[in-house]
Amino acid sequence: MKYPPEPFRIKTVEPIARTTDYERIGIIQDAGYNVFNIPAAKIYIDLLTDSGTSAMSDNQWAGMMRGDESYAGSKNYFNFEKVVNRIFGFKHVIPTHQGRVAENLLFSTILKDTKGLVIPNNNHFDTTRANVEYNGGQALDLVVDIAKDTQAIADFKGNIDLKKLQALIDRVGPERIPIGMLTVTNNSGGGQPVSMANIRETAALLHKFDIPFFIDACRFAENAYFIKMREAGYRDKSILDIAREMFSYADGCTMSAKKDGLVNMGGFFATNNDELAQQITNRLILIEGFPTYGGLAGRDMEAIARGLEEVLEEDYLAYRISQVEELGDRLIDAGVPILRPTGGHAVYLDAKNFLPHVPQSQFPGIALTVSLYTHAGIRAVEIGSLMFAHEDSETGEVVYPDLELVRLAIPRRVYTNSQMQYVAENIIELYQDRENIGGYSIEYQAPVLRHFTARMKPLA
Ligand code: P61
Repeated sequence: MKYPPEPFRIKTVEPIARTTDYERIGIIQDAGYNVFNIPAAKIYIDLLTDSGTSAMSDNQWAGMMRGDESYAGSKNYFNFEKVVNRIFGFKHVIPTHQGRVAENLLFSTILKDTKGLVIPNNNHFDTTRANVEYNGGQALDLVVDIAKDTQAIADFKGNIDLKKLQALIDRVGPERIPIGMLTVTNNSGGGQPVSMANIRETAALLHKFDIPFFIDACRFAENAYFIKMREAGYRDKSILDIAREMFSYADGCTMSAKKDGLVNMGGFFATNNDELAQQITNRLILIEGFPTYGGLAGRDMEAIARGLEEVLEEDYLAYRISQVEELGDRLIDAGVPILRPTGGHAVYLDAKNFLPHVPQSQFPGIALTVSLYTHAGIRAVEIGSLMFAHEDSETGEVVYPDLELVRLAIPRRVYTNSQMQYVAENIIELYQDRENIGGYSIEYQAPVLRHFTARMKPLA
């Protein structure tokens, strides 16, 4: 079967309400044409994020009833540690309440007190970049050039460009690079996977200069599934073995369990480095909690432990990746421009090509996001000029991002395929009516991370 069916049946349902076109026009106006300001109850299909939005299994819910809420040494911590160890293989496992805290602990430790440090990555996600920059470092994106061409088809558009990495080491010197990173899959670059060869070679290059190598592991199982399907020599290996090999090259990882942990909250930091683990544990106690719970309840750690086992199941991953792919294929077949090939957790609409008559200065991604909501009650997120355009500090001119995208992130095990069909059909209808979609201007913006709270207004 090209698109394998769901390997589960539904035991609990959450009703979702449909609003009328008329209501939605009022709602989006009140929201300042920013979908972040819409109450979730007024959304029909919510594709804002795949983070923390998974449906847990009966096994995970049962695990939550086995929560041991002891302050120190909860039995759930030991189970969580055992599972993380089995998959990721790192000696020290430090729970956090979500991914960005793991990032914060890492960067506030390794960047502290030293100026001019640089952190290379394929593409930093925005929280990673923010944590690097807040701690005085420079976050550099060294993804392969082909990633910038939305229509180019390649198996591993998430790879880092090793020549760019070597050039960076030559230019700034290894002593100014405290670690190197890879984000799997590459969220900011379209949910594209990184190959095992690229992980291995990145590690080898960094290690040659004694630079530790860390993985941002949020979507590690989806990445492992792509390796199994696309990279020679991995078809007969289990997802567990592939994941173990991926992490065997690394010195540690940061993880948001809200993605491939299949939970609504949680994360961790893991490493083999004793000294770093000690320093991070000391900071953890200051900001998150005792080392055996981080910012989590015992029941949360149990749900993560069980989620991490479930996410390795091949039937689940085959269904997961193909649900996203099927949505992408429906759109491609109708001529709708999307970033290709379809990524692991989301379909990214190419707003520049969808609305060629709306210049970047008029926010085509916002125009499309607003139209998706008013037309069909679907919430997506703009990953374009509202999120990334900024003024050049020297010339004052606005620098626009290469890509103008609208991300449809698919929550795990949440929506049925007929709901996905509804999404596809409505996007196709919008595409057929694209000439009638106009641009927007900004009415209010905050000085940082303006996309969350901006208020917009239609130009016509
Ligand atoms: C997302 F609009 N991602 O994709 P935390 N690394 C990576 C992530 O994708 C990621 C984190 C670290 C989100 C949530 C999100 O401005 C935004 O558990 C590759 O969310 O702290 C999160 O993990 C951080 C959406 C985050 C945003 C920030 O939708």
